[in-house]
Amino acid sequence: MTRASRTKLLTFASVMALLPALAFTGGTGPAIAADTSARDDAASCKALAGQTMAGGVTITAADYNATGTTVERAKVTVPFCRIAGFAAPTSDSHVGFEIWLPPASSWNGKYQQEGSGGSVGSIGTGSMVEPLEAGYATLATDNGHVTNDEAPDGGSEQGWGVGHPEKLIDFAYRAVHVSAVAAQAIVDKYYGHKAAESYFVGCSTGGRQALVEATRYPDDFNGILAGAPAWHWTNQMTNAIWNTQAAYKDPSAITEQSVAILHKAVMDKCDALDGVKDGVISDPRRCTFDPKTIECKAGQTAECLTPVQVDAAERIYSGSHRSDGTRIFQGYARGSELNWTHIWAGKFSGGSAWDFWKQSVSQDKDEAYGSAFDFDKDTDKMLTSKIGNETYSDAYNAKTDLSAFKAHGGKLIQYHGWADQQISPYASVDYYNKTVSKLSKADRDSFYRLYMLPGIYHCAGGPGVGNIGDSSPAVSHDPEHDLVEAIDTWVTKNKAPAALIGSHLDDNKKVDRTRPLCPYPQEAKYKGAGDINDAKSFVCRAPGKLPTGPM
Ligand SMILES: [Ca+2]
Repeated sequence: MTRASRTKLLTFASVMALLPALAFTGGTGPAIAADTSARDDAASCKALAGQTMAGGVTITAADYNATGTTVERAKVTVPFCRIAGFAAPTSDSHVGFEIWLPPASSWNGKYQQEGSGGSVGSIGTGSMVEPLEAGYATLATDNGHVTNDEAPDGGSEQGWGVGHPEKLIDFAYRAVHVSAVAAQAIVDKYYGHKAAESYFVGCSTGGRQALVEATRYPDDFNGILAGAPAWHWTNQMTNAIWNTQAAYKDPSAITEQSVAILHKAVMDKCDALDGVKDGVISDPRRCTFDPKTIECKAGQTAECLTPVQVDAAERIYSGSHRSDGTRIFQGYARGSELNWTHIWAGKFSGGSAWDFWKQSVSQDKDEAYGSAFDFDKDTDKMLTSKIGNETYSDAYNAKTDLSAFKAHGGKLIQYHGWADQQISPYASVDYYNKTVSKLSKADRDSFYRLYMLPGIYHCAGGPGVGNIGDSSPAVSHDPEHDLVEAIDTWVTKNKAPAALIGSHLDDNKKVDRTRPLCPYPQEAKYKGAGDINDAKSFVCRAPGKLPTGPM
């Protein structure tokens, strides 16, 4: 957009803000020549309070913060219009959201929506600060429900879904969509035109939301960043119950000590397979470590695993199966062990899985973590029970047909940590592989990239080079170092990303390692000389033949 046309539009917005009754009629505005200083962002912001619009959207508050402010614990250093509202796509829906709008003079003309985590029902305002400060209009939603903070199982609780199928549908796919539609309407009202580009950015559940948007509502976004996506939700929830079986039966099955012993044995056997002994397994499919090899022998009590601990490890590595051997969900990668205690052991283990099973699917308020689960009969119930006219699988899982998103001109970047303890990284490889059944490989490569991140845990953390934007702060905001910049550059300049440069930070937040992150299926290979902590010592190359592993 030229500066002149933008000035005209901004002026139009100011005029419209003074005429709220006309503000939602659309159309073209009067051509009034004026400079941007004529715009009163505060007045335009406050004029939005109380307004309603299509889709049952109501703006409940609109406050202009001229000098920045603190929201919950997040410090915001730039001025912005803070809007709270909700959408009610059904009579039992209440999709809460906040949208933050930079002043017209510092708006980059784009919109960025933030995904959320787990099954939590609260507005993640913390995730909105970075995009706002980068000049985006930005929104986060509570996904259509409010988590009961008093619940002992915390953000996993899904009592909100008992007797409320429409709220389940809102969480499954509708809340993100209606929020995106509301956001563009509000952006249009505030600035006088919609955002030229709209992006969705999220990890975990946010990654699921990203891929659901790409496949169910392919016109909502131009650019989508899907981190560690829980895209195969119903199967993943079933698998999470599978992973918790061992420790519910015997709490000694997964302990801090056992996973430390196991992880050390895995690294001893597999770290150097990629040519560099650096605490990172480049591709865990090459690692075939068998936990049975460290089972305690007669009389041995240290640096070994009990039979129960060996069984727990085998269970998690193998992934869930029905009794006839049919796979339900992928196993977890070797190298992910250290964090198992946080997700697969303890009183409320399994993340959202038990609450999804008991409350959302079985509609039972008297949840019982760790109760009996039949991996034939109950898996069928998890996957095929109906919610509205769809099965839970159809409602919650992302489809794998990206052709409509491609036709819309969308660009998709997906990433996943190879040491993810919470969502198997093989699920991302599976999604990537499945997309070619609907699109040729060449078509897919024209708009879709997957980056597998060696040594990175769920969304962030770990010994790998995970500081790459979104879940872990980028060390510099350019398309080679920042996933959000990469998607923006692909959308706005049609420049596809190649190798990215990831960074690892030490305890003082100083970069102590950089390395290329290669577009899948390539991997970073050490050249054989040079500093192993310097990206320049690595090249991206095809991995060659790999064992099939737990795929
Ligand atoms: Ca290594």
